[in-house]
Amino acid sequence: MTRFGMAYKFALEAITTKVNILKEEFRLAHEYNPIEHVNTRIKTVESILKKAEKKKIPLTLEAIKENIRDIAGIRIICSFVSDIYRISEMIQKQSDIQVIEIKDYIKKPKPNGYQSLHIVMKIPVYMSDHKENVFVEMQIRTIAMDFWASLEHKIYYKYNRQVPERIKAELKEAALTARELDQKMERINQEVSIIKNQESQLEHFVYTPETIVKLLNSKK
Ligand code: 0O2
Repeated sequence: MTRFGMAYKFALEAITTKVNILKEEFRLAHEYNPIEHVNTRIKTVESILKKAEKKKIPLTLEAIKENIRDIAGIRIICSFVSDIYRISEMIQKQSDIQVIEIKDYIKKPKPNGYQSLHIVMKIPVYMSDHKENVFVEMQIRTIAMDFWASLEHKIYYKYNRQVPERIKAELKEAALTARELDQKMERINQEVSIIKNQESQLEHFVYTPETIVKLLNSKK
């Protein structure tokens, strides 16, 4: 049992190191940080047993290990939707990570409005006498998606999973608002990047009399 839990703890430490390297390298190379924050969690025994029961998985360590793939979870919160896909690509390119499944609830949100990109992967953990490939579920989402998901999660448990239809409809509407906010923020960010690029190009620009005349003409 201790070994069972240890493998997930080490797998989360390994993937957290990978994400922190990406974050740091990105900040140094591009003067930009696509990751707002990172959380990890290991599912509680109670929650594992509940899921096993729901999915009719035999209560053996082997069956649980093989069939419950989100015992170790890492959640990455990004500023923009484009950052989510950027991080996802960078993770998928790492040769020791074996991508098992990608669930894109951003391109295709869940019927209740839930959005996030889920990557189920296996990562190697080296123990003293053997190597184990451990399942980790990575969820990548924006701040707006995360805000919605945490509120929805609280409401779901407050109503003991029997959420009234009116509140379900309002939550769905809120998910659409979050989506629109993400799209607007993405557009603003793109515009700012274009302006920043133009400014840095202008800093290195030498004005000749011909270019000044051209610029003046273009403003007419
Ligand atoms: P917790 O508390 O985060 O551990 P599968 O694992 O593929 O057999 P499942 O569980 O439907 O089937 O997988 P999926 O769709 O990848 O979702 C797994 C996790 O995503 C959930 O874990 C949540 O963290 C999150 N999630 C999925 N759908 C919703 C949703 O509608 N609302 C919110 N708030 N979160 C969602 P757990 O185990 O449910 O919970």
